[in-house]
Amino acid sequence: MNHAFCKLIQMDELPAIKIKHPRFNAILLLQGAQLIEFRPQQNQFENVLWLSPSAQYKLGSPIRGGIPICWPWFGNLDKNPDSIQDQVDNKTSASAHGFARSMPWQIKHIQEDCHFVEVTLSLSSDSTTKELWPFEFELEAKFVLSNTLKFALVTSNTGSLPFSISQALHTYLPTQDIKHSFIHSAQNSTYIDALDSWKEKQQVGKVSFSGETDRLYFFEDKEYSLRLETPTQSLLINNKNSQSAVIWNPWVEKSKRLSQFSPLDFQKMLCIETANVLSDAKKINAGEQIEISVELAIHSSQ
Ligand code: TA6
Repeated sequence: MNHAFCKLIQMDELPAIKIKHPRFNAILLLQGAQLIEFRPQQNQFENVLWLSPSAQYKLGSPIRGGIPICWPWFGNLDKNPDSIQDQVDNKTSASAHGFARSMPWQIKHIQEDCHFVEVTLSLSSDSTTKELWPFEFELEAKFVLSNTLKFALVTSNTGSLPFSISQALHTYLPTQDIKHSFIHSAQNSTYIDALDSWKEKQQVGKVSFSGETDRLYFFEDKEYSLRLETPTQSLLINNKNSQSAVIWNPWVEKSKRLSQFSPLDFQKMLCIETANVLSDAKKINAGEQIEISVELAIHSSQ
């Protein structure tokens, strides 16, 4: 790899692109096009993303942290609309959050200059993916890294049949203390509570955390921003072509059932996931493409 700021490294079983740029450092795994570290100078080169201290880098196994890509379905298949469930022949072996995050992606394009680095990885349908999901597609994960992190996932339907997807950019974020962390700008939104029989509820005020939290929020606009306030930082999460977001913290009991996760990790992380889920799932006709994107920008840090 002959680039000024990017080099190919190996993390246990997984190849990755390590980027050392004057404005930031980053690590992007080729498996799942999973960004696991983004360390901007503005954040004293600390990771803006949460990455499990017990992360394992094994072929075919998702890594706990960074921004896993949930595609071509979010969550458990049986919690998706029928239009998505009916596309999968072997439902019982369908992995949670789809298969894109466990597959080897290819480097499609790298562009770098003194202001930013742009990396595009791609995943195209083949005999392996068609066993899991019988459609022709090309996925592109486009990262534009500078003082901010911009990440767009583009789905192209390269076949002759329409297909439907649900998806999420499953962003893990750090906090000094989950009990003093709040998410603003979701007030008055409707959400589905996955921990209370998937009942529909209304968000009153800012989102706070005092127990396991697993909620699917819905917004009127296709562009919306959320602000995460932690004891040491304020982070803007700007979303496009998404009218839903998943907010998750496993708390004590679920933490015991999670891989690559220690019992007290829940105190130092949360997920804010830019999504197209449930009523915001997407149908893509032959020859068409859709894009979902997120930008993370530090608003202020103490
Ligand atoms: O996004 C929230 C969620 O669906 C939780 O229910 C939990 O399962 C989490 O994703 C992590 O899923 P994973 O398969 O990565 O362990």
